[in-house]
Amino acid sequence: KMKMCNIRTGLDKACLKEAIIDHLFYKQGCEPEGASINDVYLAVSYALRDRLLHHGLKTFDAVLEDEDIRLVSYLSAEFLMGPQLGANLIDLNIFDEMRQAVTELGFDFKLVLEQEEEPGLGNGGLGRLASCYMDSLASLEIPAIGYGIRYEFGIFDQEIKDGWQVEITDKWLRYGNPWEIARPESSVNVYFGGYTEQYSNEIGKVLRRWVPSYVVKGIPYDTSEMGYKVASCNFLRLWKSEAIESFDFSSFNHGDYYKAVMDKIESENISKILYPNDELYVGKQLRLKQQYFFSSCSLQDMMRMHLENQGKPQDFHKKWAIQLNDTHPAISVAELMRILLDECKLDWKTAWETTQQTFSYTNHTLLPEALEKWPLDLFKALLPRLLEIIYEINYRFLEEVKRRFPEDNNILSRLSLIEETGSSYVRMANLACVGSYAINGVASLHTELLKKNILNDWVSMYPDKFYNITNGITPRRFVVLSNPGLSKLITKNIGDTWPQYLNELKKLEPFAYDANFKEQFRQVKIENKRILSSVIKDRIGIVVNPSSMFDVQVKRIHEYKRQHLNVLHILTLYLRIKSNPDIEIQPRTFIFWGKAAPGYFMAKLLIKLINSVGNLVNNDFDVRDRIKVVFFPDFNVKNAQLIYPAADLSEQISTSGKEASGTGNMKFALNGALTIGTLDGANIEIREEVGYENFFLFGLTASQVIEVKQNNYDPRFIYENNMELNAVIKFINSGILSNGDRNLFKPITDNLLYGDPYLLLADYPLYISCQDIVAETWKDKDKWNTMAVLNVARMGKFSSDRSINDYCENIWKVKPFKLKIE
Ligand code: DL6
Repeated sequence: KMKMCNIRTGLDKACLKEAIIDHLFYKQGCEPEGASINDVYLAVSYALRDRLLHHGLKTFDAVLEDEDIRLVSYLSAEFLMGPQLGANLIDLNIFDEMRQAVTELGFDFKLVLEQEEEPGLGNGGLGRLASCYMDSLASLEIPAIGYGIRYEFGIFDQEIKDGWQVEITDKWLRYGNPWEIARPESSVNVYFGGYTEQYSNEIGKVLRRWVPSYVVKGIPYDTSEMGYKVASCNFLRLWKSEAIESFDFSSFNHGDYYKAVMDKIESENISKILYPNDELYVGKQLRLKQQYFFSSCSLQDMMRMHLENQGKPQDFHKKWAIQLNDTHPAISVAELMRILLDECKLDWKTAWETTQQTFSYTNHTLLPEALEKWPLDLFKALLPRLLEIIYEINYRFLEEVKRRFPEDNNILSRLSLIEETGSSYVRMANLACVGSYAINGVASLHTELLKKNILNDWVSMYPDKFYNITNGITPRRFVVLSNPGLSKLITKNIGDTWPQYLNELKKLEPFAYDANFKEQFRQVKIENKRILSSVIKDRIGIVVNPSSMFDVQVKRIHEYKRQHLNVLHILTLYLRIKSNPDIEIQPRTFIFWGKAAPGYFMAKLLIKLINSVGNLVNNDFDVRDRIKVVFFPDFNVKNAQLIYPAADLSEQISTSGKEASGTGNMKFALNGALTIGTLDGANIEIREEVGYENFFLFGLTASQVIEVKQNNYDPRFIYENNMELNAVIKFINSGILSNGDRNLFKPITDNLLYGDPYLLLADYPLYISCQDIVAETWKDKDKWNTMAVLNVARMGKFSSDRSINDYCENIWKVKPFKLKIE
């Protein structure tokens, strides 16, 4: 008897084939014979989306109606999702079925996967963390919605021309996005500008209201967020801005066609582009608009759902636990107050209690210059009603502070939501702190330093609000999908439940001493390195040796992350070779990958330096291919998935006390790379887990960094007394790297010699000796592999499932909802 095939939900190969053919015909308007690779990618994705929708709609019908369920709402200006197709196939557990279906239809499955243009809606760690958390929320069956902005242009694409970074617009939507569904019927209006006024309601009560000067429409686009091997499915709702009407007819009728069109363009600009980070947060009117736009859209959306399901406004916090991912959505605190006061007509006390029980806030940075603050005038012009509410929150809060610390005027000005230092600003971190019931850092050291430094006064005020939740990464995307060789090897030996329960990797420990296993582990790594080598050859024409050590630093380019310390090491090796060409050097391929913020001069110059060093070293006869330097353009999630599985050594060398956590460090170690790193961010916890003997530690600690700086740190003294360092710095300025131009890299060397804010020179001798130990260890491949296997076996703590479980238990107080689908 023939089995019936459900073309929308069936998961076996035959159903998938039918579904693809159907979508090719009815969505793409072609037969398989005439289909382009993009047609096939879209048809396969639509077929998969059908299956996800089936899960998603059932989940939300159930959870919204059940009044006992508290949903998580993850508010984030960035979600760095990465390609969706592969990850969704892994989650639905039909990767092999789909590969066969596509192959039997005559298409190359690998090309189909590669066809996807990823949504680069984030800058780096913070946005990628948000996406790992969405994956874990779904996999742990915690009902949740991620809310953000549907940027038309995500993070710029990077090209390298003559060694310099060139930014190219990221047109990720140009061939269509099959994963999203627009829901214009759920649009909301967002106010801007104008003024506020007093009025009396029907019973004579005096109230305030906002009379805006313009209104923008937010349209939600939903993307399903499937969990791994579970029935329930969450979603990500991203807002696009549009003009309230296609044309402003009043202007049009008066003949002001230009103004009508300009208004439309201005409204649509709000969700046009993702701001590249690492620039100072002042004066960017459009960025403030973006933040308010998505915060307001999201809160209005949640309130609508809550009220539609007979919830009371004052019980909003019982239905929604809202996580503020950094301060980008912190304006939500004032916006929820506005909604509760002005629209739901609650009194101040009730509204404030509700608000304070709704929000929790994650801080992601220790760099004071990255703390957001908005010029008061700008804020007032754009959001007058919100400013009024912030003043009132501040007034009441400072009264409380005065009662607690009657003698201390300074604490008052430090805790105030308004900064008055010549110019006046609204401090977003302070707004987030006062409006949230929980505040967390993202690694133990980070939380400790937050409490000791930038948020110290808040600890005095609210000691019980503070938590640490160390970041995590999803093993589904970063091992199962991107490192199939390692996944299969692990599963063969310890079973297939480790992607859900990552602590089970502990069972691999005994294999660290098993010659047979280690040989297979080595084979997997070398195969991954071969794949990466061929991509490097194809894309940038550099031939690298897969059996050399792949020494990798991939992350945003930033002085505190110290890519230049890595360069100092490369040049040290180079000069050792030049003075003794027969010196024994373990072959190494140095790989850099990362974007610099377009306005960050030093970071861009660092890219030029890396490329110049590469040019020299890769073509020097004396080097004889023992060292190679590769700068791979355009770091994104797709490329990242290639690199973590292929690394031998992971460079985590930031100045201690500067990196909040890092998550790349986790992705490398989980894929069997050893780390060379400082005691910074999550490195500390990684080292504790994998064992001190399996981690190459160097450098000053965070407290030593402060001490050194306080004791008249003199980088020139180190420069003058360390011969190798001295030679390297002189070499950089010799002109050899820069066609005779001795000044090109002077901003970098001057910065090191006269100030050295990130203490590269202080850490240089320690880094070099540690790198020498790395090279010695590499010689003993057996030992290296034992250490690498132990790294994998002991990384269970860093699953984002553990982080999300911590949030659920300690902060959100939410439980899983187990959906059953026949
Ligand atoms: O928490 C995610 C990620 C950390 O791993 C990085 O250490 C940290 O630098 C990054 N922070 C930011 C700050 N942006 N802002 N605001 O991206 O967060």
